[in-house]
Amino acid sequence: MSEPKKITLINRNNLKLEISTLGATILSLEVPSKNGKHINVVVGLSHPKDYKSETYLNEGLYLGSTIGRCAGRISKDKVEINEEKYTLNNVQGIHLHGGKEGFDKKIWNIEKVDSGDSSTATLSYLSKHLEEGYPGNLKVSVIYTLTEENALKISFKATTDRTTILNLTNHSYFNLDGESTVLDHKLQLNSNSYLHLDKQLIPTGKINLVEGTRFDYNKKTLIGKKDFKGLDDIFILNKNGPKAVLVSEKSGIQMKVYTNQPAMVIYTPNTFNKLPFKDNVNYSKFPAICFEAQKYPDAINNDNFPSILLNPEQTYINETVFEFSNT
Ligand code: FUC
Repeated sequence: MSEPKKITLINRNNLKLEISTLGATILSLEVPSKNGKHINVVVGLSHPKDYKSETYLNEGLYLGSTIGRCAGRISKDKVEINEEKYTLNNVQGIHLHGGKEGFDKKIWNIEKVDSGDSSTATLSYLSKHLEEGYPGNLKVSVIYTLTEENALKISFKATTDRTTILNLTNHSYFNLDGESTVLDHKLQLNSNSYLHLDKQLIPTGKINLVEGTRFDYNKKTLIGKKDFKGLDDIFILNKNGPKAVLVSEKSGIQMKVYTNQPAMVIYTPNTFNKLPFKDNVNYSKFPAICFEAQKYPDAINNDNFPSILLNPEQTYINETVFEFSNT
């Protein structure tokens, strides 16, 4: 495998993004804070090559990476697409985050980098027919854009030559202080319902209302509220407005998340094991939070979930915006 390359984008307000060609991964995202300091708001490792180390890969964190072809868990080892059965790469019947060597482990091609006013980078990858068991040659690209409004826009596009299934996302872990914990951050989710999960975190098909449960984040809520157990859950997003808001009073940074995707996995890992984190920062309990905008996981096995099929005549478009401001 060729060595990963790093791309850097900066906008006029000094919002700075670093991406690696390995997994089209976000390595860092520096945001100007109210006291003039720049804070790296995503968890990343010191060097692009650190993402290939066994110690890191054993953790299964997918820090900042592109997840595909299908994010999340698929519950059966075989899926039926257009009346044909395909065996997806799986561990004890569960396919996770695109399989053994998902898009996070592939070297992406650099198509275009424009560090002028638009600050854009386009990366592409060709996923061959039956890679990880999925049908169809899939051409996929991701466009990272830093806008003048201090937003990072991530756009995925894909086409296939045979009907396949697709559910892409970016797996960045956010901490608006750039260190320590997100327990003192506030979170708001524009969601009235969530997917019920079994013990293996597979959706059962049941859709539950958040009202009156620990999943109700419609009002801005302290993440470290009493009895917070951590989240690894799938929220169904309401149609209008920002889908999620995250605020740190400490740094004064606020992030709003917009997306055209119908669901969002919110994931707050308990702790991180020792890894070579960028700038040697230290993280404590509940170090970060992921906002994985996507379609409903395991949709291929649940008829009541919106379809994740992609047909040859269609173009898949998935757009998510992370917008930053100071409070
Ligand atoms: C999220 C979670 C998973 C997994 C992974 C690293 O997508 O849903 O449980 O731990 O990230």
